[in-house]
Amino acid sequence: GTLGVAVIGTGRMGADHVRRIDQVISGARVSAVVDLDAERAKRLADGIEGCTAHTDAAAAMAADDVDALVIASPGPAHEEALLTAFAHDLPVLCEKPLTPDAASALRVLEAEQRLGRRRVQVGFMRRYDAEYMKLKALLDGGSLGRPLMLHNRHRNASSPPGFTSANLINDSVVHEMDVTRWLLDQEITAVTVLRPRPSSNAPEGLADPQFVVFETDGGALVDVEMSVNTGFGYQVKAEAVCERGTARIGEEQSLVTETAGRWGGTIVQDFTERFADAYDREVQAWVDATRRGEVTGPSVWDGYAAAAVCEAGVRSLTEGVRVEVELIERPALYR
Ligand code: ISE
Repeated sequence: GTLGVAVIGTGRMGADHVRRIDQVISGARVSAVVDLDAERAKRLADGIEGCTAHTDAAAAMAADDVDALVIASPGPAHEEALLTAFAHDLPVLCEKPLTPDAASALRVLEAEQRLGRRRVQVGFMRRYDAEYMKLKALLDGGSLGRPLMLHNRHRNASSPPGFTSANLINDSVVHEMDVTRWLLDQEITAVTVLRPRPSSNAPEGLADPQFVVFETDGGALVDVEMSVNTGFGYQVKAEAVCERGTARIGEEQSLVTETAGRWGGTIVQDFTERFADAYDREVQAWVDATRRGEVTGPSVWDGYAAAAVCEAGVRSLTEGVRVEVELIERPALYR
């Protein structure tokens, strides 16, 4: 039957997932929404047939019409919600970050292993983006030879109030950490964060842009230009440089106009637009797998590895040195 989903967190991301489950994808319905802001949760629930508003996640998880969870609350709240979900044996789609640091991610990793099976898909949605999937298939096919370097440009039009220099790493570059591990099928072994003189577009004190370099255990070099106050739009581009050729995505040539001696196109303004299809595909894949009693896609191991790289990245940002990444042995459940 239809999967009853409780969405925890009704901020920008949570509300977008509520809309997506209620109106876009098939096989699931929003049977509960949870937010500490009771008013906001109620407003959202009132617009959805048979949906109940809660302020307490555990109460929502105990409800008879909740079969699965989407966790879209702020990162620091994820650990408790995940451990409670395990206690209710509920399958979870957990938005990135799994948790903000390696120690808390490890606690979730150990708790899921105690269940003896995966329960969590982590919200690294770029793996479901059509262009990234094509790039992954091309690199896996081997026709270009071994990837030597990966150049990434990740640009936000403007940073939200209170966005810190560490958020550029934990909230934004975290996507390139997962993309690097997934595209190359390698682990990141060291992080170096370099900081040019900040843009005058950036709020006072924000280290924006940042230039981040990853080294991998397969000997590749990956760089990320991370900007969060471009002022002109949202762009995510990647170019793989391999032994026998290159491949690049994110060029946004969807519509090019030529008129009156000029040519041009448009640039999207935020990630919900650039990755709308990726989010739809990610949530549909999660609902389909959950209804089959399976868990697929990015795992708690991927969430832990990204958390460890984030921690190293923030240390490199603050101490101005290259920082090596220490990971535990990859458990059998995630091989
Ligand atoms: C946001 O949380 C995302 O996940 C977006 O994909 C990223 O581009 C943005 O910088 C983050 O703040």
